[in-house]
Amino acid sequence: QEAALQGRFQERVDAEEKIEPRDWMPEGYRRTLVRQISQHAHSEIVGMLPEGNWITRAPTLRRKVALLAKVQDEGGHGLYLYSAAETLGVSRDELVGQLLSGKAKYSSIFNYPTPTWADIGAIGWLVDGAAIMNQVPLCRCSYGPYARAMVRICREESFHQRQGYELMLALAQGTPEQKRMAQDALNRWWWPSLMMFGPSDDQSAHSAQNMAWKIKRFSNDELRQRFVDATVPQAEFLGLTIPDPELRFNAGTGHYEFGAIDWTEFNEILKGNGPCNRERIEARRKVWDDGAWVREAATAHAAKRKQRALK
Ligand code: FAQ
Repeated sequence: QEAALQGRFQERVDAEEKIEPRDWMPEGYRRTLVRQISQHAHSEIVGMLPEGNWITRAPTLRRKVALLAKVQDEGGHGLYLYSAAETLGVSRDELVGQLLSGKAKYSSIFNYPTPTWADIGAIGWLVDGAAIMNQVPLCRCSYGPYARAMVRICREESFHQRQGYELMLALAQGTPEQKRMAQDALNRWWWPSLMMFGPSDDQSAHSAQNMAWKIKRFSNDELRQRFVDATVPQAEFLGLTIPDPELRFNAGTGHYEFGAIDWTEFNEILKGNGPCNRERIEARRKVWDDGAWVREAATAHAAKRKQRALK
């Protein structure tokens, strides 16, 4: 009977029907989605920290307002995504517990520091740029609640990307010192942005199954290539140099070829040994502990309202 259910499920996926929370689904599909959606949510929440670092030091009021709005959007994305994960029968407390204990991952990119204002431009341009490349196809993911959450998230990410690019443009057209700062940020964020797409296809444990289930629509390497192809001309327009001596356009394929990624650095970050891993988790643990009274008060308030409604 299990085999028949599996077969019917795959037929629905192949026919591009959306799978909804109450529908039958293989346990592996549910587990994969909980893993991916929760890791995505954790990335948004931890991803607020590197940029949050600059809210109080933004150079103008206009820049501060834009950055504040962007970081707030990221918090919102985290919340939609936790809600999407909760539809799969897992509680938010459990998910947060997995983040704080180190059991659940979050994107490698948020373990790098943001020492200069140009990092805010580089994050918007490159990190949000990479995020959009990876996430637009997720709007067509087979799981309905995740696919629907991604539509709004992608629209907001696209605004974030423009905000970052415009910031980089201002620096690149500014004083020689500002231009140097922009180049330095590009030098530090380029390779980590390429790593965001995950291990190369031959090393990607989940890709084949995730593609069959139509959670993923394109492989890690395909999306990475699209990102490079879209971003190199943007760097040229800024007058900045991508820190890769092997980068060249192949007129035959119509794609940019690029140098080898340092997977040792990526793997070390995944093991918790990146420049900011400890600091990020400590920050999240502190806000979770400091916020305990808010959760308790909200729960008590909800219980009171429920009682009142019953009377
Ligand atoms: N960092 O077999 P695969 C954002 C893990 S954007 C850490 O290829 P899969 C917006 C992977 O989880 C960032 N870990 O796995 C923003 C797996 O480990 P596991 C978040 C990584 O799932 C912008 C193992 O390696 N975006 O937040 C990374 O098929 C600016 C094997 O990998 C998403 O999460 C990595 N970079 O493909 C916010 C998008 N790459 O779980 C603030 C949704 C791989 O077995 C500021 N996720 N791993 O222990 C996905 O599309 C997929 O999960 C991939 C990985 C593509 C990330």
